[in-house]
Amino acid sequence: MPDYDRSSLAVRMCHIGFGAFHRAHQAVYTDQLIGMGATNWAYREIELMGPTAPLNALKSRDYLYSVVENGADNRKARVIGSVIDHRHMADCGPEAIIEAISEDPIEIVSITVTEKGYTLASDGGLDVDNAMVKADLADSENPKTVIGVLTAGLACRRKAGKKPFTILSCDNLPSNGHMVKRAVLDFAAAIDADLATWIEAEARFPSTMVDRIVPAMTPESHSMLADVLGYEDPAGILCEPFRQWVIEDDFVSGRPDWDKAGATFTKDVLPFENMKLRMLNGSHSFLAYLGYLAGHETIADTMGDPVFKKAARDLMVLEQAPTLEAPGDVNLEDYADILIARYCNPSIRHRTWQIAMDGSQKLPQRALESIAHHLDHGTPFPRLAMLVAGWMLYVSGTDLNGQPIEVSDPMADKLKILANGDGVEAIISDLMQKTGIFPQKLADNAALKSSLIDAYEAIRQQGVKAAIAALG
Ligand code: NAI
Ligand code: CS2
Repeated sequence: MPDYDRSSLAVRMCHIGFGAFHRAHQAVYTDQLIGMGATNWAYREIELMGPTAPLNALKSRDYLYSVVENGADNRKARVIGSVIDHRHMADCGPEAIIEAISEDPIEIVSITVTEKGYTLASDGGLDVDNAMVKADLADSENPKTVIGVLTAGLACRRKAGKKPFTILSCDNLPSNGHMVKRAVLDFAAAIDADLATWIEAEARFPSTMVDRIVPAMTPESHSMLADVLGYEDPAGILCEPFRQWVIEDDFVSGRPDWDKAGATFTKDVLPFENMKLRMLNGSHSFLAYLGYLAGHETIADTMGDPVFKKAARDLMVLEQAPTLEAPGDVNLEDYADILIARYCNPSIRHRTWQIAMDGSQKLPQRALESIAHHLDHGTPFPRLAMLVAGWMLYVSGTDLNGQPIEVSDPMADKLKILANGDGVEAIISDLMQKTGIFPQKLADNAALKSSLIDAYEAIRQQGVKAAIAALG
């Protein structure tokens, strides 16, 4: 049990997206801080989708759940006490959700809702063609989307003559604060121009870099958890020991001193975000698509093959690091070595299939921005090309042995049609030009197209491993 008195905790923060990551990251930092007596701010969890039973079951357990940190050769378990309330859209409807995030004591609404939860168009603004966004714009007092709910919450605060709450994005998007701000402002401008002006002037959307490898729980990891704890914990999480949180220090009115629990407050998060998104997430996607196609189930399994291990480090050091401005005193080669060690942790079973999800939302920040850098500088990028070609093969829905792949992506249907087009050249041109994933400058780039054709053909003709090994 937490070794602190939970009766003094107050709901001062709402968090949208009670997924695996939030449970093992922001909630853990906050729990540690409460344990130190450094805050009494606690979370009200908000779910806008999915089943209601898990959060209702958690309520019956007083919102307590465990996080087990599994190192390569050590293990630590902790019961987390920083969650004390929840609301689920399906239980209470939009009005109660809006009230829950906008009531007076709430200072921060944080979010981990996956990249697609931001409902962004390829130009970075709100995707007004998205059916759910359209529905929310037509009935903005009963929103269902994250952006609609946040905007309605801010509108309530303005109507009540109060200050806004801070919106704290904790998803893997570059400049995630700016992204959510732009989407909220687009939404507000479409329903009430004065509201947009007020939000722009008064609200704050700090960006963050978030890091901890937290795989989705499986029956296997639940039973491992039960072995460690001695009881079943349906909301429990198994994750790696490493964690990092770099936060832009720009809040409307106060925040917990998360730095006392190991987070970093800074003025400029972007160098940290870019480093993490390109070195970690970029190499993760490389290992996910190519590892999956090579028949590997997890990242650790894929790293067990020296060809993949070397290629992942080479991708980081030779093709991602040169595109980055290293933050502070970080040495990017050391950073790469730490990532390689984290990926090799045998007690973390992070499925390649999980990381391969939602590639349409991930490729730009993980690979395409770096490719643009190399094209501008005339430098080679064979591993980034291999990553993108691996994705192109993966989204076809059939692996190299003719077995079906269950592709999970909001654009899966369209990607499948294009990736099964007539001939390699058509497939690659169409995926570059007809998906909106590639910025126009890249979509029209002949050198990129030819690198992708080479990588795609190499994988198909030689097999994934030989094609990667041939890169040296
Ligand atoms: P998860 O699948 O366990 O949880 C996803 C959460 O997002 C759920 O609460 C779900 O209801 C909500 N959600 C999904 N789509 C939504 C939508 N359209 N509207 C509203 N809510 C939506 O995933 P997990 O592991 O919690 O990861 C979530 C995000 O956290 C990732 O996409 C990433 O951006 C970030 N993250 C995850 C890490 C990890 O290792 N799991 C590490 C670093 C960041
Ligand atoms: C992964 C990330 O699922 C994915 O796309 O690359 O969730 C990764 O595990 C985290 O960003 C690590 O912090």
